[in-house]
Amino acid sequence: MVPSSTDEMSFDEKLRRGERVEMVVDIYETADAVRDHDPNKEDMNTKKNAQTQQIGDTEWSRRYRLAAVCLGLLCVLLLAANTVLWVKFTADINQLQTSNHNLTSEINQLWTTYSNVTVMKEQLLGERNGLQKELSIHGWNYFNFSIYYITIEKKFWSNSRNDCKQRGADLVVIKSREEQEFISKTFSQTEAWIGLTDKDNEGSWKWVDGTALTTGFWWQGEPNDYGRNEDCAITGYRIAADNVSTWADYFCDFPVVGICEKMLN
Ligand SMILES: [Ca+2]
Ligand SMILES: [Ca+2]
Repeated sequence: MVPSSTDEMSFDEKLRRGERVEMVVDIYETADAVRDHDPNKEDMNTKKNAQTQQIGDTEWSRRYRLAAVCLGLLCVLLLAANTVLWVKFTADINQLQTSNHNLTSEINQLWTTYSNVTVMKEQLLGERNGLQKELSIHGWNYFNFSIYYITIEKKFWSNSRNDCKQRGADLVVIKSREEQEFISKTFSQTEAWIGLTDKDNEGSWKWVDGTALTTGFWWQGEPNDYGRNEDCAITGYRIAADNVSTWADYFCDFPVVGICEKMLN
């Protein structure tokens, strides 16, 4: 198909228009180049860039200062925490040293007291041994806050009791197995009056201090009130299997030595 003249003209016109468009573009580009090389505009752009950079620098500077301030505050807090911990540690150490000093003082005081008590104990033991020796010389024997004496002359029960009273004592009152063992060991198998009788009420044994008999060490078959006239008790009648002397009731008007007891408390 052959193009028409209108189409040919249009084609040429298009070419010319294209050229004009290119020229216009060149003109505008030239104008832009000229405008872009405007010293005033460049200066403004430079200032604008400088301002932008300055704004950026100011922002970074502010952030750096903020970080520095935070770091400084953190350092201050750490320093304060260390100071508080050091003060508390020092106070605890001082308190511990004070407590240790007080404890040491108390221990020393206790040792001093213990030493004094030990010295006093030794002195008392020495005095007790000296007193026992002195008592033994005069025929007395010590046991559990009492001293004991055995009379020499054999007498009736009531007369032996009077002998004891003249020595500031009375016939012995035996209230425990330990005391009976002491009597047995000290005075052996000697038959001797003790402070026990039923002469006021037959069968109702009472001690000279008025108390009733609770623990007896009678030999087997005793008391038997032989002849219905045995109302006074002796010790050292027989030796039992446990090597402790036993009791029996005797006729009160029978000559026997007596064991005296004087309580010290
Ligand atoms: Ca009797
Ligand atoms: Ca008898």
